[in-house]
Amino acid sequence: MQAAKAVNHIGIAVASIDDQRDFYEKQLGAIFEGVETVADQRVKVGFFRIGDVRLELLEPTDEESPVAKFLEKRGPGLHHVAYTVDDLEARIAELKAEGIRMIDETPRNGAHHTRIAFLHPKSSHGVLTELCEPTKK
Ligand code: CMX
Repeated sequence: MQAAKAVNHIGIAVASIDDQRDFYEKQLGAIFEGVETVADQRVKVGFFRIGDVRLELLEPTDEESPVAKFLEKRGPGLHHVAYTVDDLEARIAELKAEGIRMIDETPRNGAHHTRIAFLHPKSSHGVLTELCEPTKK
């Protein structure tokens, strides 16, 4: 099993990126990097950088979004942790062979030039976990 290379980002569910922007920029001193819509995942993603760590604020774009469901059930807060990997297909195959339940058995397109796949939180001890392969080096 090849090790993950780094924590790629931390995903935080929010009702409104605009409403939380001041907290991350002014109170924490994070650098705002922009907003992107990931239509496939029904989310708008706001990127903030603190040192080497990227935070992704996830705002649902409609009520069918997994983030809308999360907000309804749990309220705003930590949503997932993403790890950078090489060769996403190979990592998915290895995890499946080890009995891990994948939400995505084939890669999807993620934000910020990545291909992504989620592990089910029931297979990752309650933490929704994302594998992330950058497509732009
Ligand atoms: N972290 C930890 N556990 C979570 C979770 C999360 N973010 N979201 C759901 N769960 C848990 C629930 O608490 C629930 O547990 P219990 O059965 O013990 O109550 C269980 O998972 C099932 O949750 P659910 O609310 O019934 O929701 P669904 O099964 O419909 O969906 C999940 C859950 C994780 C499969 C779905 O949210 C999903 O497919 N997520 C991956 C895609 C995603 O989150 N995209 C948004 C981000 C996109 C991006 O970063 O680009």
